[in-house]
Amino acid sequence: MDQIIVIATGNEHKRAEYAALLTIPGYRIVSLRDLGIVADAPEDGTTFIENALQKARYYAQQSGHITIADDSGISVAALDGAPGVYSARYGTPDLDDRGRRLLLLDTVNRLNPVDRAAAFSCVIALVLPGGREFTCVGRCDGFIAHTEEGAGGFGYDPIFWVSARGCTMASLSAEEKNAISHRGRAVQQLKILLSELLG
Ligand code: ITT
Repeated sequence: MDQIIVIATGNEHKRAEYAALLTIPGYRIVSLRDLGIVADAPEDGTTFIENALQKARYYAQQSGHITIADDSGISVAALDGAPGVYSARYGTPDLDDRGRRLLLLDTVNRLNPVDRAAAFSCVIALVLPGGREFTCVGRCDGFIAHTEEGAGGFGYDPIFWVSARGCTMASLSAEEKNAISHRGRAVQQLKILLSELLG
């Protein structure tokens, strides 16, 4: 019977990206929802690594299986890296994904026009049932676009300009995004790590 690897995220868009990115022979990738786990992990670190580890440790203990968790976000250099680890909580609590990205767009539009450099970051934490821990990091550099564009992706994708492609992240197909994204890059490292650890 296949062993289980848990993708520990409450974000359905992230889960779908992992489902496309991660296939490991002999292992079944399951979500928290598949396991009926509804509890919320603590997430009060100040770095992507701390938060990813907090989430992976918590859900590894809840599930008893190999667990991976992802902490990710967008950082604008001219805003001293904000929103960064606070990307999911940027602005006031009533904002949804679109409200947060319009707030970031408006904030950047008020800066000097040269100050649009930004990067997506993703840290994946892997925790094994025995307690061994690993992290993988992925980054994707770009700019904050001048307006929202594109219907794909999620979160800040419609305002993230991918220079190499001449369009926003949300204008790429899911396959194109996964090939260049922060998460796609972190998963490339994770696959190498898992093949070493699991054989
Ligand atoms: P989990 O903690 O349950 O995984 P979350 O959505 O709260 O879900 P994070 O704390 O890591 O996840 O917050 C990441 C936020 O950064 C997310 O809400 C998005 O707004 C943004 N983000 C992360 N990856 C992104 C991507 O690939 N494209 C666009 N925005 C992204």
